[in-house]
Amino acid sequence: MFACVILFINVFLAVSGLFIYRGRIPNGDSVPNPCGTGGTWNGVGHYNQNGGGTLNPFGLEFSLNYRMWTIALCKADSDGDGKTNGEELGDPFCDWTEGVDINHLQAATGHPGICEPVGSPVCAAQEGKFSC
Ligand SMILES: [Ca+2]
Repeated sequence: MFACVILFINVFLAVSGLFIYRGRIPNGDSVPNPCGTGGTWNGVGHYNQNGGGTLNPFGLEFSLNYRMWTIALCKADSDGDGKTNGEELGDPFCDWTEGVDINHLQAATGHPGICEPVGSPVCAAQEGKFSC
């Protein structure tokens, strides 16, 4: 029984944390699944689609950046696919601020922590780190 309570608390905290962090980046709740299978990638900073486990390059940089969206993080290309994090998350002008609506925020077009297109030669370094 005690183990079940601890498990429940850990799952609750993990999910709560996930939701908090998703709100700290533009379009954090609608990052497209880079596998091309549709849907969204809920664990944006993780290689695991649903969060938890190993951080991807964006998750590492976000963590090192005190889990804040800044101009430097926006202009970085964490996953090395040639598109900035801001371009992938729909903030190409890097002026999104948490909690403030801006009328030119675009839809997220890519994943900032998983190199796309998945399986392409430019993304070979991430092979084996996650599964689609
Ligand atoms: Ca990128």
